[in-house]
Amino acid sequence: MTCFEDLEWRGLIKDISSPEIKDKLNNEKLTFYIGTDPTADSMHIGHFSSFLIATRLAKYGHKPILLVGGATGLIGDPKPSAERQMITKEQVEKNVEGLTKQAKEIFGFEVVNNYDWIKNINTIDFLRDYGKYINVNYMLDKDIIARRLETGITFCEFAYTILQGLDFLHLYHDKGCTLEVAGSDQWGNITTGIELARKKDDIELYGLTMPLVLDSNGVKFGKTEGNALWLDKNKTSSYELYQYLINTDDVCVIDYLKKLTFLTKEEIEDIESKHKERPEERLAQKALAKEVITFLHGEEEYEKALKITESLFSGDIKSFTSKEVEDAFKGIVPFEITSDLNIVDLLVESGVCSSKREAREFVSNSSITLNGEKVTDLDFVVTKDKCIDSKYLVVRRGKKKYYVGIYK
Ligand code: 629
Repeated sequence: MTCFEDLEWRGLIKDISSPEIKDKLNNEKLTFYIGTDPTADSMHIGHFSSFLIATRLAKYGHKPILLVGGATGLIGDPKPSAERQMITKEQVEKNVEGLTKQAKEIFGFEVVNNYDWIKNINTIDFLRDYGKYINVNYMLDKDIIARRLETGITFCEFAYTILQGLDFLHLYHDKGCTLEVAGSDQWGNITTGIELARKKDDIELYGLTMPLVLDSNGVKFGKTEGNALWLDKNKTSSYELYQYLINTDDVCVIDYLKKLTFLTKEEIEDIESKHKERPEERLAQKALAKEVITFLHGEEEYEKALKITESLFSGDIKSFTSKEVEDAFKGIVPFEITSDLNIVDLLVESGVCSSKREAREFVSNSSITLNGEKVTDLDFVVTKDKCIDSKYLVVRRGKKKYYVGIYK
């Protein structure tokens, strides 16, 4: 399969600025870039779905440059809905630092910061060298800007597209970059760069966009109840990521395998046919979780996420560390244990049971496990040294109901 056929097969092509791109991707070695703005100190999984194109094209011999928008982040790419809240310069600087480190760690390619060249352009030069080449009518025609005319758009955000355009031209002159790649929402900004290069320097630059990855409800990939899934494993643990991916809808999972993994066409088709035969085994979801987490966090983290998942499923959490307890039960507010307590008293005080009578019944029925061990002795006493790392007590009532105690 050629590079372009591969991208097409994976559904990674939305718009291309010229049909020549096909030949260029197949027969030349291009330097290309993809950018992100420092709106947070970590990328989320939505960014990953776009940025993966860097690794994908690199496998075909093209050279990626990752751009962090230290300058553009101070301005704010207009959203279709409303003006953005400005972020402080200090915050942007911190975010740039986080993103640069992360991009290097995960993808391992060169990372540049557009603050390095934009900070030196003064107002007069900006207007003469760039503003002069971009017609306002042309800008007003751009989808995102047009959509903002009703609600209003400040000059600050209106000018954003020129900054992204001049980045492209800068990277052409500085690094021979001829292609900008992004999610489809960036089409307007990419074409500003192409227009600027044509008009100012009579150069042909190229753009390629990918469809935004959506779930079965048309919601952007990685957004669950408004929460982003971060690539920083301290913000979103491998286990949380595993849970998200393993719950992928059957309708989207093959599409995700194509877009988010490097499994080959043959491998994916094989998974697809097995998955269709026995969807309940969730083979496709398991493959997706394995590939994505291994790429992002490494094999060890993937094994950890798998272990937590399997242990919770079987109820065997004896070997959990305190970190694994924290990952596994992040959503549960722990109850506090302030002194050694008899099991029946503990079950009542923690709210696991509503009365001593109920507590005794659960214990006698073998329905209570503490840190993965069944407790049937009504005189059992919970002490600090029985807690995981002298800290956590995981109580399971019945088959599935979990509570977490923290020994203070
Ligand atoms: C200067 C800034 C450039 C080139 C790009 C940029 C950032 C760009 C942007 N991108 C989105 C972001 O930062 O706002 N103006 O969140 C985001 N992008 C990845 C995909 C995207 C896009 O980083 O393109 O479509 C989402 O996945 O929204 O010279």
